[in-house]
Amino acid sequence: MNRKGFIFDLDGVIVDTAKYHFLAWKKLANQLGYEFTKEQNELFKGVSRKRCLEILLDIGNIEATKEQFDTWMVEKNIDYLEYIENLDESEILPDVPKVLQFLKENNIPIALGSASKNAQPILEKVKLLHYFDTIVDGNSVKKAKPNPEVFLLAAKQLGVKSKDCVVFEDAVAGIEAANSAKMISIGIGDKKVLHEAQFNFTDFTEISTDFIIELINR
Ligand code: B16
Ligand code: MG
Repeated sequence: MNRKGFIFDLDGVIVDTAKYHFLAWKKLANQLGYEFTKEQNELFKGVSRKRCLEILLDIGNIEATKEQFDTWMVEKNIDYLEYIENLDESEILPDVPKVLQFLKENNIPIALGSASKNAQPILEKVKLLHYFDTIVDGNSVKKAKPNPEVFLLAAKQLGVKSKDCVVFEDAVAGIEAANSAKMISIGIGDKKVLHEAQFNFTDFTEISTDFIIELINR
């Protein structure tokens, strides 16, 4: 049995920040004169900020200069940071602390593997930062998910082989990244959407301690 490492995505796995990303993108779309719906926001999950803006501008059929593009990226993030200013522990998704605590008690290394450039302040706000041995986020990688760079770097920083890492993800691009890194992929959310994951759960309330032990002992 090799030493295992557990890697968690942030948005949609630890905390539901997607609704705040939505509000900020919607504000920008409205400002540019068109609507942006919750359904369209689904396309943005797990996707880098830059790629999100490209998709948003495609939806509105807007051609932007490099300068406008960069300004809108900054504006969106300022609005997003305002929306999450008062984020606290009450927004942690069910049973996440229980799983993190169990892993910690068993000395299992834990990493964050997120596309967000705001990951560290978010973990601080919800008071979960102390569980993580390393944070790999949008600031540390060049290639966005589905490229496996974020998870491969997390494995390296944990000192664990890729094949011995377990990844929890809510986005299709994230499951694809975990699978191409040859890690154990666990989909959190809709099984139909995340059908490429090795295991599927709606949320952490469905994940038993026995299952975690089984993953550790694989
Ligand atoms: P930021 P994850 C992702 O988080 C979000 O799902 C995605 O909607 C967002 O665009 C991306 O982070 C970048 O976030 O603008 O804060 O850098 O699911 O990879 O934790
Ligand atoms: Mg996510």
